[in-house]
Formats: sequence, C-alpha cells, structure tokens
Amino acid sequence: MKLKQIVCGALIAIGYLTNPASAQIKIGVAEALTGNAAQYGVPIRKGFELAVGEINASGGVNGSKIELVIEDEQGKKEEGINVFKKLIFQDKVLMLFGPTLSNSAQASNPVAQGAKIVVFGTSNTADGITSIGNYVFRNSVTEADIVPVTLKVATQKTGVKKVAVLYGNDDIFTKSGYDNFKKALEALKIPVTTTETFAKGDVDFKPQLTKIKASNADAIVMSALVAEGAPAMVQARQLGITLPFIGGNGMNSPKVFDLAKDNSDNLWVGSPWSIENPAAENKRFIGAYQKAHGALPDQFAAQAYDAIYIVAQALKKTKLTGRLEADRTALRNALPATQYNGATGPFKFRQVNDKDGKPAGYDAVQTAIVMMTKGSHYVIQK
Ligand code: 1QQ
Repeated sequence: MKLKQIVCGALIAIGYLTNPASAQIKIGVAEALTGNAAQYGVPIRKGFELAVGEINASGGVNGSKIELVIEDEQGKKEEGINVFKKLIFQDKVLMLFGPTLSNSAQASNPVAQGAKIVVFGTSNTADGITSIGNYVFRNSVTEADIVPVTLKVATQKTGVKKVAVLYGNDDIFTKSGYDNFKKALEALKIPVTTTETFAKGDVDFKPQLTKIKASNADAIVMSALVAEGAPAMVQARQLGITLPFIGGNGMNSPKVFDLAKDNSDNLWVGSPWSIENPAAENKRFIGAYQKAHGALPDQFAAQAYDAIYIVAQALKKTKLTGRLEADRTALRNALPATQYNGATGPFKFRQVNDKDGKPAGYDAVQTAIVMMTKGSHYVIQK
C-alpha cells in the first residue's frame, strides 16, 4: 500500500504525466482530415500514427508512451484557431503538430506562440510561417528553398526558354509559391509570356489556359493546391497544350494521378522525399507504411513520420517534470539542436528571423530531389 503510493507519487513527479497510470506524453494533432486539404491531411495523420505506433511498441520515450489527440481543422483558418485552443487549453497537450495548410498556419500559429507551446508544421511551405515566433517549427522544406532547384533542373532538362505563370491568388501558400517562382525566374533570366490567376474552388481554367496557349510559352509554371492544379492540367491537355507543368509542394501528391489520370504526365516538382530514394531509412518507412495502411505513402506521410521521430529525439533529451508550462518550454529548447536521418533524408533545423529581424522559429535544412511525373509515378530526374 505504502509502496504503491510512493510509486504513484514518483510517477506524477517525474513525467509529463497526463495519465499517471500509463505515463503518457500527450501530443496534439490539428490537421485537415475532411475537405479538399484532406488530400494532404489524411496521409499526414497516417504518418504520425505509424511512427507513434513504432515508438510505443519499442517502449516509448524514456519509458513514457506517446498519445496523439487528433482534431480535424478542415483546412479552414477559423477551425484551425478553434482546435488549437481546444488542444492547448482543454486537452493541455505538450505540443502541437499542424495545421495542414500554410493558409491556416498563418492564422492559428500565433495562438500557439502566445501560449508558449511548440507548433510543428510538417506540410507548411509558404514564406513567413516560422517568422511568427520562436515556438514555431517545421520540417517541410519551404517553397523558397525548393522552387529555385525545381525550376533550374526542369528548364535545363526541357530546354525551356520562356514560361507562362498560373497561380492561386487567394491562398498564402499559392501566393508564396508564385513569389518564389517569380524570383527564381528572374534569377535564371527566363522571361514570362503571361501571368494568369485563379481562386480556390474554381473549376474552369480554360480562359486562363487559352491566353497561355496564345502566349507561345515553352512551359507552364503553376503554384496551386491539387484540387485546382489537377483539373487545370486536364483542361490544358484538352486544349491541346502539351507543355510541361512546373509546380510547387501542392502538386507533389499522388492525388494528381487520381484526379488528372491520363493527363498527369510531364509535371515537375521538387521535394526531399521520393518513393524512389533507395536509402535504407526510406525503404524501411515505405515497407512499414504499406504494411500498416495497405497503400504506398506520399511525401506528406513521410514528413509526418519523420517529424514524430525528430520530436522523440528532442524528448529523449528533455527532463519532463509534469509542470505543463515548464515542460512545453523545455521541449522547445531541446528541438533546435535535434538532427535526424529518416525517410526524408538527413535533417536539421535553421533559425529564421521575424519581420523585425529578431531570431524567431525554425525551418528545415534538407536537400531537394527533382522529379517528373510519368505513367502515374514521380520519377527522379538527375
Ligand atoms: C502549404 C502547402 C500545401 C501544398 C500542403 C499542405 O505546402 O499550404 O504550405
């Protein structure tokens, strides 16, 4: 009896114990599990669950199991803010993963920064997300880092001399992709024949594509989410436009193959992750994912999977006390130095500045792989 009390008391004292009986580390997940952005959010969830399952099966982190508290933020800013508040203040999670879209992250991440709790994006690639503050992290490589590499390889390989640009002008991510493509095109001295825009939810891209066709471009640079980008590819082919598409993170999803089917070839993207990367860590991940979920993973699942392991590494070095505020800050302080070699290859963090030039959050440092779609596969282009 006495021993039992002592053991129980010790457990409460030594761990961040949301559930003293099993010593769990509660982590909040806010991702788009319904709506158009679920095309990214569902694989993200599966990647998290796979990694947590593996870690817990091998004894957890310093003896504590990880528990995910999962919420659907629906790819909407307001829902992002709502579920962040629920996870932070009601569920009292140690840290947060999410949200799926940069558009939502820009609205919800200030809530996490204000509450001094780590918010870790695994799929946000727009400029400015980690400048929100020093509790904001991501392992998704930014458009600013990937777009110049994709553009360089794609234009060199295809001999492209001038391009047309098509982008969504009402989303933080698609606008940021556009800004970065524009910069990279200027750096490579590639002229733009015409710049066309669309909005979220649009279904008819033929007016823009007709102008693009008449502009005599050699390729179409497109910053889009897959819900609009895939139908734009289909309609381009219907208009007899056979030009290469060069895209950003939004087009690096096998959903392109489901939506654009036979019209999905000749799309160029870049990412640190490729299903064709034969590294042992990646092969192990792909095999485990296939076994767990009965389907092949995508980049979004891979980044989510690695993110859990990055946090687990940091947690191993963190002395959790059971005092929520102190533990949230201790995890934040352990993260920046964490390095990891997982499914997406060698990874480390790089600190960025806020808009006043003061040190803020952390971006990913990783190497981009450029790929082109062929026969419903992303094929590495060396
Ligand atoms: C962002 C993205 C999307 C394409 C993926 C979820 O990169 O919103 O930042």
